[in-house]
Amino acid sequence: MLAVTAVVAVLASAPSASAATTLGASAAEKGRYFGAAVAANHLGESGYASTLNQEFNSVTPENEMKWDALEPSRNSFNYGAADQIVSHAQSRGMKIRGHTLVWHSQLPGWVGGLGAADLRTAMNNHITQVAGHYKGKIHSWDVVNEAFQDGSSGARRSSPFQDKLGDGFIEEAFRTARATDPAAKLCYNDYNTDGQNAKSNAVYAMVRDFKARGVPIDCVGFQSHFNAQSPVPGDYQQNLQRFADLGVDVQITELDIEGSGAPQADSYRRVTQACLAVSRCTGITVWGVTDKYSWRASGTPLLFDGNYAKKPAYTAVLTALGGSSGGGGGGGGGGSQGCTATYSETERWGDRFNGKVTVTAGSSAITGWTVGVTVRSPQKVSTTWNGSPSWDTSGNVMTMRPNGNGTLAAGASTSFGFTLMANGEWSAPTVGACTAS
Ligand code: 9MR
Repeated sequence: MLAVTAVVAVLASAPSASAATTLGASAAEKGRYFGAAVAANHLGESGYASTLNQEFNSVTPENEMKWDALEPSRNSFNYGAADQIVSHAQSRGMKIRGHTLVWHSQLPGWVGGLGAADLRTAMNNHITQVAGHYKGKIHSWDVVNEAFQDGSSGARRSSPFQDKLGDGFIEEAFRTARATDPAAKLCYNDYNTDGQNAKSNAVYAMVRDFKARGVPIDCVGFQSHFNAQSPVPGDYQQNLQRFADLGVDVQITELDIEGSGAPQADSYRRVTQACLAVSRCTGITVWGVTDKYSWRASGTPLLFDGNYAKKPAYTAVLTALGGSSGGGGGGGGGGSQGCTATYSETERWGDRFNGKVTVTAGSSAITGWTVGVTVRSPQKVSTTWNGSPSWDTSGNVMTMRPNGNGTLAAGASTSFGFTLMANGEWSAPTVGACTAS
């Protein structure tokens, strides 16, 4: 039987050691997810969508689930852009982090104008409506975001909720969220809480109190926005661990690290290793797919550059997750029988496009090869050439073998092609690892 990995990179090397070749698949092998913040208005860009679809298995709407986006005027809800992200993710089996129900920022003006009783009603209504709309679809909700001050006070941040409802607004929000969507993990999420400091100590004390009193909290999100002024703290892992020891999951929710090259890659490696070292660290989300759309694009803080090329930071994360970007041919020792499969789109028309997969033998000759191509429903393959296809029952997974003699000398290449009817879905198919024989 042929193994077609669920999520694989465009360039995948075969050999016997079957290291995963994408962030999502390698994190999954470690029992974790690897996500990205996404913006609905970029989903139509093919490089953006194909990078997201190939590499990530979780999404966080970057702005589309914030209060100003969802309920700009009282009790009038706009779910369009957020729903677009949710359906994109759901149709590909990605998890969805909901961000965020109660936050002082991106809060429409009408909320701040309410008196205390009315504000409490509005807050609970917002949670009930939004968490209700997405009930059963959200892996984790950031129920309350950034409720503590920076600096040494450990105090709560001033906001309409804090100022009018007092400290109790946080637990009230969690209780309302639990009652609305009992299956979602409920998180408190903040920044500058990544190492031990006055702010993280204050959050820690709140979580400990919630656990002691049975307030429903399941997870703490560590945003992890780093740069030269705010580097990865030396006690990052210990800090994650002390929260985990309170009986909550920890998640890295908005990771980005300004910089480039090896220093940036080293910081990303440390963060990834820290998560893997904490058993209750259930996943990592980076705050965007590509540097060019980052909220701080000039700091080039992400894993893919503006052309969707993988940066050294990408390789560092993938390697730390136990994955391999392959490509070297061979591997596995001894006979070094391998091949690689590389996808490219060669032509596009109004309703369809052509894909080409180049199969290249590794450092030894091979006598045959097999490559799985998974198309994205509702795409349909209308024709193929230079190969002999077979199909699984879903009709989405095509297994291609040589058409006749499959012999390739060491380092030699051949290719096969196909036409895909897009049916509205223009992202690249997933090309699995090449298996040599
Ligand atoms: O990345 C988001 C950016 O597009 C928005 O303009 C900004 C507005 O406040 O929010 C950014 O995301 C923030 C997140 O929601 C909460 N933590 C800090 C993030 C970066 O500012």
